[in-house]
Amino acid sequence: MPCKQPAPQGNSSDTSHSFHLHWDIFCRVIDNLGDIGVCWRLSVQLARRGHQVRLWMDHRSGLDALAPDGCCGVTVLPWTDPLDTAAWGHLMPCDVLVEAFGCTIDEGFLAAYARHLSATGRSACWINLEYLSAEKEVERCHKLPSWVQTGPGAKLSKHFFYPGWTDATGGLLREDDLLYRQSQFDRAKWLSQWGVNWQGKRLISLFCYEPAALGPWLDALVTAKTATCILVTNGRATEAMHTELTQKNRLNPLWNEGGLLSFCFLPMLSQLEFDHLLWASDVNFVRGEDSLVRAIWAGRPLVWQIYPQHDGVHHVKLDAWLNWLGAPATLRNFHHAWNGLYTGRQRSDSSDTPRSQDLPPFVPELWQTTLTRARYRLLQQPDLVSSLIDFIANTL
Ligand code: TRH
Repeated sequence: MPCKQPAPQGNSSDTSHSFHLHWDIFCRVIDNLGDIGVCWRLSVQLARRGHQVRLWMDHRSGLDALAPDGCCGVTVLPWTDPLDTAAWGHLMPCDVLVEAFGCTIDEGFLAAYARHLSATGRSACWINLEYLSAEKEVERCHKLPSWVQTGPGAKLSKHFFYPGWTDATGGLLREDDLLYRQSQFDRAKWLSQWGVNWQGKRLISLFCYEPAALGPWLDALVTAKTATCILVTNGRATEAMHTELTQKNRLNPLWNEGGLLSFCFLPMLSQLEFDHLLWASDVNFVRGEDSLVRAIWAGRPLVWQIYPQHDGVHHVKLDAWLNWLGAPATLRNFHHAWNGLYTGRQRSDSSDTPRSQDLPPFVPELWQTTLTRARYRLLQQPDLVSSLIDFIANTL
């Protein structure tokens, strides 16, 4: 990957720690873009603070789209199973080992790490970076050590590190220059670069899986009569929207008479441009974890589709987040509907597909204050990379 973006130096908020470390970050791609998205942002932010990062990935195709320019200070290496020791065996393990989202680090690599520690007399600095959640136990588990019982890492300790929404967690990924870049952002210019002929219409970005409420929401937008352009992101959101539009046009070609709703289907954007999309929009529909955080930083009303899990635990996680947010009833109800939960509301029929009259009101103008307050609160807290570096400084 070429390295066109120099890593800026000396603009770091972790001024209390002038030391620069070498990091090995391991990332296994489950599906979608979230694992890569978080690991890449983490790597870039470490590099921008003067650290050297090796990012080991089992699949890197998604990364080429998210980060076509790479980043100086971050080397992306292939994580084959087992690790190709002929090619990489000569590399010394780094100061800090990060397993992202509980992925299991290669045994050969761990053996080398254990040897390195015993040769240098240093203590292990092995971090299990967890998923983002607003659930209460996150605060309790954050920074807890775990003694490895078996395998080449036996007797070493690793620490759980939880991103999160409160001071008692590791915080959220946030660049040092975020606010400055936002203040310089030219919305109209950015939109015209992406072929959006914007004349003041309401803009809504859409990044989602396949919400059953998508069709009813489109109907509700038409009924509400506010001219709106939906900026549909590439991939699953585009497919879901195409399916919905095809069906609507077939059943009732006049459903969007007069073109009150317009649609702009975007190509795959780099992470930088994805953030710009959220800054350019009046309302952001996001999904998973990383885009939720980015939508918070964008500071506009947002609707979150949580990553669905088979056992339904995502509903609990969704409510934990809504509680943290202090979501008003309208925002809470709309989230429940968008995530397939119709608690507390009567469905007007017994079919699986919700109808527009079942959908709680979509009133983003009433949600702005809540989001502004949440963003302000979070800006007062240390960001994830600063918390991590602080923790390492006290552990090493
Ligand atoms: O892709 P996701 O649904 O990721 C999910 C969740 O993170 C989930 O927790 C995880 O377990 C699962 O994957 C495997 O949503 P998320 O987390 O918002 O990640 C999307 C990333 O893709 C984010 O970094 C933004 C980026 N992106 C772009 O850079 N350009 C684009 O055009 C689009 C659509 C996304």
